Amino acid sequence: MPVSLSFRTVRSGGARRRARTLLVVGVVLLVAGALLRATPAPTFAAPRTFATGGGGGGTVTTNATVNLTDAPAFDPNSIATSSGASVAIDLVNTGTYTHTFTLSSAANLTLNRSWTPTALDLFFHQHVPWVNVSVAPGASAWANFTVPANASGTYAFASVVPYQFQAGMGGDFNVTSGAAGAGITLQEQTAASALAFQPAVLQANTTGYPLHISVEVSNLGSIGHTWTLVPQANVNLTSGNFTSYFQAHPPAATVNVPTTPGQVVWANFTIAQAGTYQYLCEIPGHFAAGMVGYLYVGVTPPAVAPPPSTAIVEPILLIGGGTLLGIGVLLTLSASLVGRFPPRAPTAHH
Ligand SMILES: [Cu+2]
Repeated sequence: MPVSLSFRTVRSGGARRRARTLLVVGVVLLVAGALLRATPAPTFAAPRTFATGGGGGGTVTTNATVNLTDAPAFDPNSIATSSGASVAIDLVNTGTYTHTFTLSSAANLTLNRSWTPTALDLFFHQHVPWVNVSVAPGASAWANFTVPANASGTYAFASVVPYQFQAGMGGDFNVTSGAAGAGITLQEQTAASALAFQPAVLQANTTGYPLHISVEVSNLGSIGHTWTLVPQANVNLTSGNFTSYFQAHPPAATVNVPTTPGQVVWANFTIAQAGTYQYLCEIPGHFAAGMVGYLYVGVTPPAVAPPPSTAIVEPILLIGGGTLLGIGVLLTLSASLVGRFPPRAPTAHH
C-alpha cells in the first residue's frame, strides 16, 4: 500500500481566491493531460494490439522516447517494461536516412549482426514483429502496442533498412513478467524555491514481486529537473560518482520534470526485489545541493531517513518553546527577587 503523503502550503489570505482558481485550472489540465497521454495518436503506422488475457493489476504503461540516429543506432538501445503493459514509444529520427524500429516477437532470440539483410528479413517473416515502424528523416512516429500478458524475456529490435542493423542499429526490449505484483502509484514534486524533492522519502509496500510502480512527477517551481532512479537496490550514490555509475548501470527510470505548472510526467518502472532505491536529479549541481531521495520498497524507512518537512518544523518549535519557557523562568526568578514583575523603573520613584 503506498504511503499517503501530504504537503502543507502556506498562502496569504488575499491569495486564497487566486490559489483556488489555480487549483481548479490545475485539475482540469491534469485530467486533460491524462486523456491526451492515454491516446497518443500514431502518425505513421497503426499500432498492433494484443489481447492481454485479463488479470494482473492496474494498467501499467511504459512511455519512452527513442532517437533513431545515423550512427546508425538507437538511443537508448534498451527499453524495460513488463508483461501486459501498454507501451508508447516516441520514435524520433534525428538523422538524414530512413530508419525502422522493428521489434521481434521472439523471446531471447538474439539477432546476429553477421546476417545479411535478406537473412534478417527472413527472420522477421518467420517471427512476425510486434512492431514495425518506418520513420522518415527528421520525422517522428509512435510505436503503440500492448505487451502480451505471457511475455517475458529479452526481445530484440533492429532497423531493417539494409546494413543498418549490421552496422550496429539494434537494441533490447526487456520484458519482466508481471504476474506477481499489482501496480501502485506514487506522487513526487520538485520544490518551488529549493533544490529538493518533496517528499524525499517514498514508500511502497508489497507482498509480490515484480512490482510495477508509476511515479507521477510535477514541478512546484520553474527550474528544470530530472527524476532519475537507480536500477539497483541499496546503492548509495554521491554527487561525485552518479554520472559514472549511470554510464555502467542505466537508470531504472528517468524523466525530465516539466517546468509548466500543472503538467505532470510519469516515471514507470518495475522493481524486482525489496530494498532501498535512491533517486536524484541529474542536472549538474542539483544533487550536490540536496536533490536526492529514497524509495523504500517492501522495507521500512529507517528513523534517520531524510526528514519530511514536519520533522524540520518540530525541532524549531521545540527550540522556540524552550527559549520562551527559559525567558519565563528567568522573569519569574527576577520577579521573586525584586518583588515586582516587571520591576519598577528607577524614574518611577517619588
Ligand atoms: Cu534538479
